[in-house]
Amino acid sequence: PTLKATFASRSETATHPLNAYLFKLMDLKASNLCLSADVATARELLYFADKIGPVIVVLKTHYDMVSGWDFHPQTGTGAKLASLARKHGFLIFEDRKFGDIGNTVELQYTSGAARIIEWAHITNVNMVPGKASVASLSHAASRWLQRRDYEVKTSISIGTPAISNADDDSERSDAERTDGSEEAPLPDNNGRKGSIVSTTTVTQQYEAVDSPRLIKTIAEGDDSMFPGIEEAPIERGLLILAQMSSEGNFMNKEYTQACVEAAREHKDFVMGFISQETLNTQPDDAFIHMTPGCQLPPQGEDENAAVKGDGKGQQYNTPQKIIGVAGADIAIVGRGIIKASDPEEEADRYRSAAWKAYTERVR
Ligand code: S5P
Repeated sequence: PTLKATFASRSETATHPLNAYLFKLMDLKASNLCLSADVATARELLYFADKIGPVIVVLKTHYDMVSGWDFHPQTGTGAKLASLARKHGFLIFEDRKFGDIGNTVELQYTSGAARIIEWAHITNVNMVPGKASVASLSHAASRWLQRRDYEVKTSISIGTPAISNADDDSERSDAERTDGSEEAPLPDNNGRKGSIVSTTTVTQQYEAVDSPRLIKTIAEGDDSMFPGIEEAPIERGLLILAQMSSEGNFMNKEYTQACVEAAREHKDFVMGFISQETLNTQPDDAFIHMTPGCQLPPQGEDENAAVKGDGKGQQYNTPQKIIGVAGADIAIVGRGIIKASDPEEEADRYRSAAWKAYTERVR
């Protein structure tokens, strides 16, 4: 039912606030391209986010393959990505593929060093353990939102606990310093303020970090590149991994159908699917579909010629096949762009091919 509908009209009828935002963004930027930034270092990740940001609508990350990821909630890699997302107008999608019992995925989503929920607008789930994993992630997201609302209402101050510890240190006389180093000591039982009590306070204060306000602060002074692009809504979204691009995967029709049912049961949290085709079949299905396994033939060759796999199970289709024929909405491209000799130019070639497939589809 959505094959002929324009992204602009789907923005109006979307049930999920992030879909409403994303469809509008796609229309505004004339882009239905997602960059899969599969790189080994945080430096490269931020580089690509900044360089390719203007032509994409979603940046997909695998934070667990990135070395040098800075976990600091206010100045770390997640916060920097969030600031670039606001500057260029794209959403961050952590391709975490959660796949465990409900209680575990909730904790993996909201806590740990990475705190995915703080910086990723979108994440995804591998629903093999059952529908409960979707319900649990949804529950975790609404609890997180409630806590944020509460924090905003009661305006809990963020504070900079680690830095205030450094200040304490600078107030000490040189004689009190044990090693003369400039480094702020980690809180411990020996320091003046470094008691167990202050460690707990540090944790609680980090707990209260309010990412959107933080994003605003970091991005202040950045002129939005695309007039009309507003800040993304604070709501979080989930994509269900309903079909895969890899050879011999075990996601059969029945499994895919169960994913669709789970999505319909959690419309306020599930934005759509990672799939190989559109899965909108009912009149009121309003899901978005993002499709990986996408490459173009080399420049100069027939744009619709078949592309070989990567020899490690990955299979590729062209944007025309994915968007034009299979009816997906966003093409996800990794190595096709990242490994190109000129990634910026190549990204625009992909944007243009995927956009052409879309405009021809809705014509
Ligand atoms: O079915 C899938 C689902 C995903 S999320 N097939 C995939 O390839 N992916 C991801 O898309 C994969 O983890 C990788 O990050 C990206 C494809 O990368 P490329 O270099 O092959 O374009």
